[in-house]
Order: sequence, then structure tokens, then C-alpha cells
Amino acid sequence: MNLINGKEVAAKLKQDIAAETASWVASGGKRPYLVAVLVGEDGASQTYVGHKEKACREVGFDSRVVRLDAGISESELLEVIEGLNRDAEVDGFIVQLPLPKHISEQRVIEAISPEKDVDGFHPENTGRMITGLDAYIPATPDGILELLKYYQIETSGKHCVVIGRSNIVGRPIANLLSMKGYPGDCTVTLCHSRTANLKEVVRTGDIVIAALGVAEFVTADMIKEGAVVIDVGITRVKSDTSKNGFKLLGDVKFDEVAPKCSYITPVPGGVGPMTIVSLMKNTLKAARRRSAK
Ligand code: BQF
Repeated sequence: MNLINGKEVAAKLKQDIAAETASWVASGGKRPYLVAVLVGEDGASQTYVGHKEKACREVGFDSRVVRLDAGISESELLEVIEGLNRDAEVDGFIVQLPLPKHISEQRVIEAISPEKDVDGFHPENTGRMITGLDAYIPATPDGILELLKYYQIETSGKHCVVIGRSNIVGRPIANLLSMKGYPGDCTVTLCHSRTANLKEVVRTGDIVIAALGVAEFVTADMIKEGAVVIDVGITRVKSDTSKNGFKLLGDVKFDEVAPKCSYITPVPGGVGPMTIVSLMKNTLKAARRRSAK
């Protein structure tokens, strides 16, 4: 079993982005500027936004967090987004998800200018991505591709089973792994809560991507000997033994699945840190694209 060290790969890729940013700025380019919009005070969301701010500092980007009250109306939030769309200083921005229930995430995503949509969630970017056009690739799927490349994991002709059909992870990664070339050329099966014989289907996967959001759902009996297992899950559970009062669980029962795998990602320290790096990649791309106009 080979452990995929996302934390280490992310640190290396961040150094590359920092070097690229430094030479871009030295040659007169505009320093990339990322804004994160955070609505409310959800603990996990605050942690994630904190990771994004820290990464911006590390790679040499400017960043700012726009903190808004949980009770803000949808139309007020849409006005904030309009302001960021128009702000010539801002290269890219994200609206941290999930949003409070009274706000439509879809309307919010569609209000973001596709050029500044560094999360790659706008349907224009989704459409461009699946057509194979230049687009912002959503950060988590892109991070997974970077890990496959870094470890030179063979994908051509492999059966990849994706569990979970979200717009943020499952659907885009299933699409990307079916594309021509490396890391792609997979035969992809997309499983979800209504999949019949899910266990049997997952067991045929050479590469299994668990992105359903159910802690420890994937057990050893669902995994073929020698499979590559990518765990996208991140569920916070209370824990008396950890210093901050909670621990993180993946969608994979790591201890029993790991011995069967050729490669596996841990939680934490697997896909999560790569997500942050891919957001930095997209933000640098946004800054470069804007000055090319
Ligand atoms: C790690 C996210 C669910 C819903 C909305 C590093 C992150 C997580 C873990 C992180 C995530 C998950 C993010 C680790 C961003 C990934 O060390 O294992 C980084 O910050 N993530 C998000 O912005 O929104 C989410 C998961």
C-alpha cells in the first residue's frame, strides 16, 4: 500500500505557484487578488476560508474576506457579488458554500462573472470544461487529477467508479477522467444513492473515488485488491481525544481498506490540501487572463 501524501504534494505545488507568481509580478504583472465571501459563522466554513487566506499569503497573492451576516437577504448578497464582478482590482472570487437555507446557491453561482469564477461552478465554466474548452476546473476534481499525475498512477483503460453525483466533485471528476489523454481515458461509472448493487459495482473499480459525504461508507468488502482509492469525504465528528474537540472522518473506512489498496489518500492530509492549491492555480490563471485582455 502506498499512502498518497496530499499535504506534501500541496506544499510542493504551492512553492511552484509562489515562484511563478514572483516572476509574473517581477515582469510587471498584476499581483493576483482573491476575495472570499463568507456568509454566517459556520465553524467548518471559517476553517476553509482560513486555509484559503493562508495559502494566498504563502504564494504571494493579495486576499480579502468579505464577512456577511447569516441573515443577509439573497438580493443583498447578489449586490455584493455584482460589486465584486465590477471591481477591477479583484481577479477572482469565491462564495464559500454551503449558504444559509434561505439563499439559492444556484442563483448566487449564476450571478458570478464566469471570468472571475475561480471555483469553476458557473454553468458557463461547467459547459466549457465538459466540452474540453479552456475553463476554470473546480478545485477538488483538479486536485485529484494533480495527485494522480504526481504519483504517475495509470488511468488509461481503467475502470473508475465515482460514488456521489454533486456538481462540486462527483459529476466533474467523472467527466474529467473520461476525457482523452492523461490523466483520463478511464471508463467511468457514476454511482449514487439510487444505484442498484452499489457494493458489487464499486468492487469492479480499479480507481474508486468516494465523494458521497457519508463517513466511513466504503468498507473493505467493496474494494478490489490493488485498487486506487481517493477519499474526498470530510465529516467532522466530536472527539474527546483531539485538541480542538473534533476529528475528521473520510468516506472510506481507512484502517480496513488501506491494506487492500495500491494507493490510498488519508483524511486529513489527502485531497483537502490539494483543493486549496487548485484554487490558487485558478486565481493565478484569472490574473494572467485579465491582463491578456
Ligand atoms: C486537510 C469543503 C465540504 C463542504 C464545503 C485541507 C481543507 C480540508 C481538509 C479545505 C472543503 C474541503 C473546502 C484539509 C476546502 C476542503 O488537511 O485534509 C484543506 O480547506 N477544504 C471548502 O472550501 O468547502 C467545503 C468540504
